[in-house]
Amino acid sequence: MVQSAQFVDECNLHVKAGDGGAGSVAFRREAHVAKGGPDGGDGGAGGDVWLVADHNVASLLAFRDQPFRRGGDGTHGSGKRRHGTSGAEALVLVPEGTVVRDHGDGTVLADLVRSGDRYLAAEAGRGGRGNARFLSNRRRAPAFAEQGEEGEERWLRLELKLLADVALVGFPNVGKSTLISRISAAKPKVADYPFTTLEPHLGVVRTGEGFEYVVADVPGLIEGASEGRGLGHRFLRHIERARVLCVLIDLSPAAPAPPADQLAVLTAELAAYRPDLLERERLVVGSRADLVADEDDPAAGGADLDLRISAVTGDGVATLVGRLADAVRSAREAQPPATQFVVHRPVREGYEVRREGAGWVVEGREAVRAVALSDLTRADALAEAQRRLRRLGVDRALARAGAQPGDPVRIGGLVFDYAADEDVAR
Ligand SMILES: Nc1nc2c(ncn2[C@@H]2O[C@H](COP(=O)(O)OP(=O)(O)OP(=O)(O)O)[C@@H](O)[C@H]2O)c(=O)[nH]1
Ligand SMILES: [Mg+2]
Repeated sequence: MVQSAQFVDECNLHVKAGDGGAGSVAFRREAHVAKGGPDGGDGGAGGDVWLVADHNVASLLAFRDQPFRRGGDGTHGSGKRRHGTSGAEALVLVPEGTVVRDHGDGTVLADLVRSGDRYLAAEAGRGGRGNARFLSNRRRAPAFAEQGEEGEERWLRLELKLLADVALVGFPNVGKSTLISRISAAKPKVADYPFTTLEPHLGVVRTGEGFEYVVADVPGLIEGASEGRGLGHRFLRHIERARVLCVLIDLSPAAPAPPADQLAVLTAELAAYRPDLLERERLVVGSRADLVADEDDPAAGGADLDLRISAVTGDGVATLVGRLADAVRSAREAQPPATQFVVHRPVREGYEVRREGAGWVVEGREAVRAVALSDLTRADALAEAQRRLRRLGVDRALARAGAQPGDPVRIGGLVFDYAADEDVAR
């Protein structure tokens, strides 16, 4: 697969949010008192990982060699009720038009369209509470604290789909790059051989009245592009978001196929990739018209052209800029600009009881949190964990699922034997 040095439009990204710091177990030191009150502070929360669209980022290049991004960890709490510090949030800048997918099943999780659009890619772990928080009338000297929660981590697949109003579509060498460099500030390489342009380029066109639109110069398409021939299929995705297609047909005698055939091939490739591309506003433009001796030259015939241009002499270019502006204007009215799309993650609260071998496992953030205490070998910590599980209704859920007294139950790092409700120590 061709990947140029500058432009990368697909990549994998691993995100890991920061872990929360642990709560502290500490006791005040007082003169003549062996153990003062509990004063262990809370752990700091970890830092989230956000993906943020930014117009200064042009491609996914930054992730090709370094696909890992992580939020900072929270630090542990300490004595004298000192809380840990929170981990730094990681803001990962991606180009506008980045589609975020689940790496495993390919589900689209977010489409970050405009600068500033953001997606919470990995949620940080919260900090554990220190033992100072567990002081109560019944419990004068709690000697346990909560552990920090682990930050979420996962693999994502990023895909860039450029945002342009107009896509230039045509065979290699028809003059796409010459045209975009004439009508905008974009300066892709121009040369007299096919596949000069190996990556898409965007250019902003401004008309006399100050109307602006974005044009994409997309690498040339050839027959079979939609099945992977040439470079075409890799770049067809950059045509997807264009509101208007400007199809360039080479009128020069040196063209690899007569105009009507070029048009037929291009139309078929677009349709094979995505049939609805043919429903877009489309302008069919004869290119390199200065190389045709006479407008009635049979070489130019056969294709139904909207207009002819020469990007070298400039003939017809101003007209084309105006026609494209009209088409963009009406397409923008018909089709409002794309907006951010983000799948709001299901709340990770709650829990689920599942059979595991001869026993049971309870999964879910709330249940795991309930038992994430620093030292479950201690009676007071274990009693606290049991109280929390009861409050969550885990005992009842296990009973409903059919758990029998004596069945092993695993929750996070804790394994215990299930006891029917009346047996549970209160
Ligand atoms: N005579 C003439 N030559 C042109 C015109 N437009 C482009 N050319 C020439 O045609 C050749 C190809 O032009 P490019 O702009 O590189 O074509 P392209 O469509 O971007 O080609 P790829 O990037 O390879 O797909 C260059 O030698 C240009 O100078 C034109 O209107 N008239
Ligand atoms: Mg080119």
